[in-house]
Amino acid sequence: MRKSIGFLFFAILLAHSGIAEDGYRLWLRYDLITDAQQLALYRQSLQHYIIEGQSPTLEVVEHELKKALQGLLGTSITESTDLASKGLLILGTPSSSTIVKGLKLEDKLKTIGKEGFVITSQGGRTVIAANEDIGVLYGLFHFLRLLQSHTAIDGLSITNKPKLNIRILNHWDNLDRTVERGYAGFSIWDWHKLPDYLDARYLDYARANASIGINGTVLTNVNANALILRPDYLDKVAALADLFRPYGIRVYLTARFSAPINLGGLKTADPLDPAVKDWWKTKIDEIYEKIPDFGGFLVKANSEGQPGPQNYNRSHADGANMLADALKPHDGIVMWRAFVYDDKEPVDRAMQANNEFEPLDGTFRDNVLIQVKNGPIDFQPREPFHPLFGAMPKTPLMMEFQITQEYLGQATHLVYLGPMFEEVLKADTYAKGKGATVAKVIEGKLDNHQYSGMAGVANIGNDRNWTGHIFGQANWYVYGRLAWDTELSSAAIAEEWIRMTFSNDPDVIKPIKEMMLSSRETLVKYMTPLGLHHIMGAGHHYGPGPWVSRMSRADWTSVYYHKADSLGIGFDRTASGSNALGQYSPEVASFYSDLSTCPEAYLLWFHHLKWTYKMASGETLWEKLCHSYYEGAKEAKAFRQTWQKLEKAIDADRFRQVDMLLKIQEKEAKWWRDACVLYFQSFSKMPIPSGLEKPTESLEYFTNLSYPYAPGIRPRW
Ligand code: GCW
Repeated sequence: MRKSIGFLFFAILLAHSGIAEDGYRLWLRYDLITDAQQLALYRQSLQHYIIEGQSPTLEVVEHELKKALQGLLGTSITESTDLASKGLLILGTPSSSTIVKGLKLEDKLKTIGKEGFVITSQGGRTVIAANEDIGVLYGLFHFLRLLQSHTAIDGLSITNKPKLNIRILNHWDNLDRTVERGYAGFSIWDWHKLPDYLDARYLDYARANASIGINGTVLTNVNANALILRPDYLDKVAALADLFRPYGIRVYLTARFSAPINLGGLKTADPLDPAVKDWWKTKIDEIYEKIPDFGGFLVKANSEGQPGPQNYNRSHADGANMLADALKPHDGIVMWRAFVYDDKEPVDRAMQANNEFEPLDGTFRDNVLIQVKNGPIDFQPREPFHPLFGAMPKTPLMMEFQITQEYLGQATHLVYLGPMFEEVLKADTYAKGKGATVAKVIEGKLDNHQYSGMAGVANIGNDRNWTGHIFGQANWYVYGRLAWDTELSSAAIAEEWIRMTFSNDPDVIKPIKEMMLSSRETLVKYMTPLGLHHIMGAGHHYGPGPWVSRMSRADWTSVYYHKADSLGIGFDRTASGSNALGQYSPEVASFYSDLSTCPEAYLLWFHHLKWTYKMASGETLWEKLCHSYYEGAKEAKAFRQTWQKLEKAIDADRFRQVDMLLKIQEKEAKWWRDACVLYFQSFSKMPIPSGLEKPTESLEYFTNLSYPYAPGIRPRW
């Protein structure tokens, strides 16, 4: 006890001494490079810089370059006009810099579009060039990543451009500063003090996003509040848009479909009503008066009670197209969410989005993207890819990933999401034969769409470390890096992040990387093994709740999904059940419906099997289920042991933060294990396999736990 108080005092002292390592600096720490040899080489190569031309973005480039090199090299790189200068770094575009123009990089530049960059280094001269200033900024951050990772910078020849043109964060932030499914404090948007008070954090937010290529942000919750469209709020939004513009970040808002009623006083929000069309057109023109490069709207309509066109017997296309027509003259887009389901429908919830949207393929305007969650239910620890990917060839579909860990341990569990994102992106839809991966669908390559995109539901709040858990930063980071390049490996990205955030020491990188790369499977094992899903606590989704059976709608319960009974467990989505598999390509459907090919990780997502079903290992399904839960809890416990071995290598403040959270994760993994094993045992009536410690609490104890104030719950308005 005394030790922990001493530590706390030390941490507070550090915080006040201004050298607090509280995680605020994210991956942009720029601490002095510790490898003396590497440092000497970098200092030699980076003594002078030339940036010709003037623009807000080039000012950002110059500021970031000087800040980074002052920190990393401990020397200040000086501006030069002399091409013969030693250790010269040249940054610019052919239109802003005669020097860059003179370098004759056209053959490379013509391949990289507006946001790409070229980096070359030869004989002590390095060039970071692009077609537009923002490409120079993206190139600089890429270059700085090399320095932060102690990578050699001589002989570089890099040509790089993003695979998606919309790379965006979705903030489920409310105007009262609560964050729906947010676990990192309150919203960073201080609406009450905007537009005149500009928190320094806004610029650090822009820097962090630009450093990973994110070029858009939706500031408000998809359970939208029309008030954001009121003129005084639009002035607040414009102030943020002005700050973000030099960093290449466009601002978008969520549009509450009933805003013509809530804000405009109209009697209807029918998208075909002329007065409604007119209201939106006027509103949108007003927005562009204040924010000339406003990105457009994200819309959640006729989903979970949100208003939408179906309230007026109109289709999703009628609603989306009305908004798209008003945005089109301004080069704005509509991102219309396909997260729709309704318990009045007897059909399997996993099938309802395809049933509603497939018939609309080809009926949306070309500036409408349909935003589709990675899986057909709801951001579960593991889901098969959403069957809409590959099923709407005439419509640009964009990915919606959840960075905030609503169903993956919220902000107290270390779970690196990169492997999950990668698993989805690499999944083969067989939409046009083999190789039609989800990544290719969202890149628009299969069907030549102009727009392509990815959205990530942000895990950002006003906690000092931005994401509640230091390792939550890695999920923001990996999301951005995969949105820039869907083919990157989540393992390589994890190593990048570790080097920039913690250390370039191989003895530190290795254990942290192994822990990160295994963490998602570990969580799946202690929460929802073998394809189980949606068995969390009701409402707040905190902790286990496989027993949840009484909710306002069946598809919000847990029993709807696991369907455990005395014979077995699982959801039959084959032809003999809901036939959700029928919505996938035949190759995919047969792969999952055939028990000899269906991966055990998806077994209970697609099949209802007897407790005595023989697994590949020879165990019964019941034994495998128990072993999975116990392995997961054991692995979570081992995370803390791994971390504690690193105490000498990590600064005390961040070490303590993570150590305390790993202690919570260890306890909560055991909680999930014991509650779920005891609950499912009440059906199987089979013994917990020998050698496994028995739960110390009863099932009744677990079912009586309640957490009315668990964080992130949606506001009751
Ligand atoms: O996962 C569910 C969340 C809701 C969220 C909804 C959605 C914003 O529990 O909080 O609402 O998804 O994606 O719209």
